[in-house]
Amino acid sequence: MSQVAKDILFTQKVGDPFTFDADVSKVFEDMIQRSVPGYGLTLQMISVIAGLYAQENSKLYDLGCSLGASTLALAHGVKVQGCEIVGVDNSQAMLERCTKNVLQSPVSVILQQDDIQNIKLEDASVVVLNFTLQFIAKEERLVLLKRIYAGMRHGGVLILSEKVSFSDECEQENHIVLHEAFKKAQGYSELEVSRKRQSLENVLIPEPISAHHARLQASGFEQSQTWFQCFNFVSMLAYKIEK
Ligand code: GEK
Repeated sequence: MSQVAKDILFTQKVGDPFTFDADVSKVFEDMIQRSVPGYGLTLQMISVIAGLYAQENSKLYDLGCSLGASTLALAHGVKVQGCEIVGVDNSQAMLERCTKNVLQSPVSVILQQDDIQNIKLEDASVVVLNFTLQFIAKEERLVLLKRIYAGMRHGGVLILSEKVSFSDECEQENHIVLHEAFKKAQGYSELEVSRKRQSLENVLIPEPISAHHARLQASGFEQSQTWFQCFNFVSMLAYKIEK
């Protein structure tokens, strides 16, 4: 990837709802690393999981691929022949940068600028939603997950990473305090943290872990489990089991 530019967007910005525009795309690599505890670990484990579950001559989908970090994680994990990775994002600014980044991929990558709700998935052995479902309207999540399940091969997996909420008020508040302390330890000021929180309101919509597992089951996934949690950031694995 190109040299990492520091995210200082919220030292100046006020008021606007968060969008994945050109300004965000320039600093995104730094932003996500300093904002999402465990992000690096999710990338490492996406490689490990792809190594286990990518099937020969199948497709791997990275939905909301941003700059291609999770796409490259998939590519580096694949151990079988004939795979193709499809990266999808609806932000043109993100995909322009992603196009350059995936040139290093050891596995063939096709990038598609589209809403992940519009795309047709087929023959997928591994699907990644690494912190993307949280940006889809709640009432549209089930339809999307059903389409993902329908486009997957038996024996395939979905990796679903999300910022989550907690139904217990104290637990919710404790996790917010911990997450904001993490961000301050990463060099963000109190003002940057609160401006970003405001701009993500009604844009990033977290749900409880139990709601995610219930929806995965309702979408057809026979099994799901949480494999990672750090504060209010979680990653789950959902299985479309062998017939
Ligand atoms: C990573 N997975 O580095 N259709 C297509 N793309 C979308 C949509 C949509 N409806 N909504 C949001 N996006 C990446 C990180 S970031 C996570 C994913 C974050 C895209 C959006 O443009 C952005 O690039 C990405 O989803 C979410 O592992 O910013 O917290």
